[in-house]
Amino acid sequence: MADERKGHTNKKDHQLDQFRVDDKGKKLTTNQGLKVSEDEFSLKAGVRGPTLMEDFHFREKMTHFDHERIPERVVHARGFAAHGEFQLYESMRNVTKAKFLQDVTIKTPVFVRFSTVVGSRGSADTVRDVRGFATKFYTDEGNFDLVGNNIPVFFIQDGIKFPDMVHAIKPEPHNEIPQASSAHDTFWDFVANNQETAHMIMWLMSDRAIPRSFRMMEGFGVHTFRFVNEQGKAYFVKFHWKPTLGTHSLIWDEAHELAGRDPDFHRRDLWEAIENGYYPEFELGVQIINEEDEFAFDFDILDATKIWPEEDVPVRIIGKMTLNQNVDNVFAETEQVAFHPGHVVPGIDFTNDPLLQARLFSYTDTQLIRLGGPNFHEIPINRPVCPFRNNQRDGYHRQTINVGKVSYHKNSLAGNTPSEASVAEGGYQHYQEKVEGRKVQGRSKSFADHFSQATLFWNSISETEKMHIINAFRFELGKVKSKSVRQQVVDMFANVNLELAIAIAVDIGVVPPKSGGSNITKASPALSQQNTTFSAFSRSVAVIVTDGFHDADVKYVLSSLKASGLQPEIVSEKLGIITGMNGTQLEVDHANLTADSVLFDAVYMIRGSDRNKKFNKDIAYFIDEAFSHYKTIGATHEGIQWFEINDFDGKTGVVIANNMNTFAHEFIKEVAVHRHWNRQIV
Ligand code: HDD
Repeated sequence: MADERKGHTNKKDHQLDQFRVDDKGKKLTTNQGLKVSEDEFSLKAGVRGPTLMEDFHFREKMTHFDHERIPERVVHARGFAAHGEFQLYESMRNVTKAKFLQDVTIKTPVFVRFSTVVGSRGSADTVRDVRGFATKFYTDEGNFDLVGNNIPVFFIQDGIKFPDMVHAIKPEPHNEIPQASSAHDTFWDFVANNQETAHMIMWLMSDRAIPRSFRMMEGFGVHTFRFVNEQGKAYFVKFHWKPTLGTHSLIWDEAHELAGRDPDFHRRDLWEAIENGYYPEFELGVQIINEEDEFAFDFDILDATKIWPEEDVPVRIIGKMTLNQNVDNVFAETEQVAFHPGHVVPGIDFTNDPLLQARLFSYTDTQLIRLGGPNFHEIPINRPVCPFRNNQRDGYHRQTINVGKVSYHKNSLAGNTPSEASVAEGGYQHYQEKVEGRKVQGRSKSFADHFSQATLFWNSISETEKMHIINAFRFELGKVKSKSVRQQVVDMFANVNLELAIAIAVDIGVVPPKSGGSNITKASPALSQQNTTFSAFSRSVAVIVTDGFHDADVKYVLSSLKASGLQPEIVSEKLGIITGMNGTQLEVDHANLTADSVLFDAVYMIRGSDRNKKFNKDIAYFIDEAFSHYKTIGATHEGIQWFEINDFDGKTGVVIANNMNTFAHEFIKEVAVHRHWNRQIV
């Protein structure tokens, strides 16, 4: 089915195809295969009488329904996923023996699940939160899971604190408020009393926590992993995903409004981009540190609250992942996929990062409760594309029928098979790191500096990004009822930057700190979103137009936008057809009632009907709001008069068609800018 269905296929797609079921045009049966003749009325003793236990179809249907739900993930419950492929640009053979990172001709199937962390499955997409970015590579040597986030550091240094951190950020237990938000007392109490959170909080309060799209987020493996090459030499490595569209964000007001107008904004964006052929692309980057240089930095490279500044350790771009196929069934694929940072292949290994070590336990454990037993690797989305075999048997929901009587090792009855593979045959061998020490419960002194990189982040970003961080702190702490917690947090962040702490303090009713500050002056320009890639490709444009438009000009602009990869969508008074002066007909995509500027990246205003006062008023709001969200707005024809009257003329990011031949080009150039921050918004 795969080939004709989507037009592109790979090993994983072929495998999944064996499990895809299409019931269209078929007869209804029970789960036992019995054809069902009545699905509307249960079996009763008389048409007005009681339902009979004997009705096996009713019982089966109802029982299955009653058991449809499984526990949602304890974190990252709300997610959305897609299939794709990864291809290498250059062989990494000198540093890793992982085959999929050696052969540039291999296309490795991938499955990527993006998620928010805190909210439940039914929460909104655009909340302020970390985004999960988990990738399963189905390699010929087994599955490799890169279970990362869109922020390169983490809240805590040791996994034993993970349950505490999650309890603090989740809705408060006595009233389950607030949903999908960190703006409450327990979270900020945790922050102030666990100061290793400082760096992560700077990122969480930044624009990174409100991405414009899953397609426009960076991804990070966060931990330091190991590469091991064929000679057994090891390297420290950090993984990065870089979106080819650049890293872009919503603004807070927009994120808020979207949570109501379209809580599915991010999943819809991903789904539609793939359906429409705007395949999201992410380049894989690696930062590599030689083993000999483990202690060459002023931070501990095993500390997950630290980045390796890109200017010090360059990110080498080694390949690209393209997401080109939506799932067929969200439950079967997105919900049942089981990621695990411990799923590695030869050539990729772990380090002693205490956060990573804890994760190696937690992920299998959580799948056991979530997916109901130890055979979750047999669920189609989780199956490797290479053969898998061992002496593990039985358990809930076992699918394979293992023939023969031998299920132990060593044996003679089956010639001691399945047998172990030597390293030369591809058997996994743990890196033989020398370890010695006393058994202790403690933190290495090299993990003690919680503030320098938080300041580095602050130093690296633009004034606009800084203002957003200040406002995010003001919002979050403004929701904290405990004045003591608010004061503790402000005092804590005085260690990052004194002006930042003072700016927060003045708005949230606590005493501005008098001392503090940091002597860190270093900056890492790569951390600022101002230095990302800017592109108009795949940006959505609301085209506001009613009957009587200028046919040739409008057709020309729309086709120019499409030719440059933008997505114009017609917004008008009502759904149906609108007709130009010379009879051109356009299908309306959105009636104004269901459209809003927050759903689009830019607005192109052609004509406001002067017949419909309500529409005129709504459109005025639409454009005002787009303007206040720093978006590009353009006008031709009657739209121009509108702009003149409403005083938009001459403002930055406002494109008025003085010349129809150049309008589309100028407009597209401005759309690529995404936000015109230097616009004065009062
Ligand atoms: Fe985790 C899910 C990412 C630390 C325990 N985590 C989960 C997911 C992502 C991450 C993306 C969702 C995967 C999916 O889509 O199914 N987690 C991270 C990152 C971390 C991190 C980047 C720090 C670098 N996590 C972390 C720690 C622990 C966990 C320290 C526990 C010791 N994470 C879990 C979990 C989850 C999970 C409870 C919930 C659902 C699941 O695993 O499958 O086991």
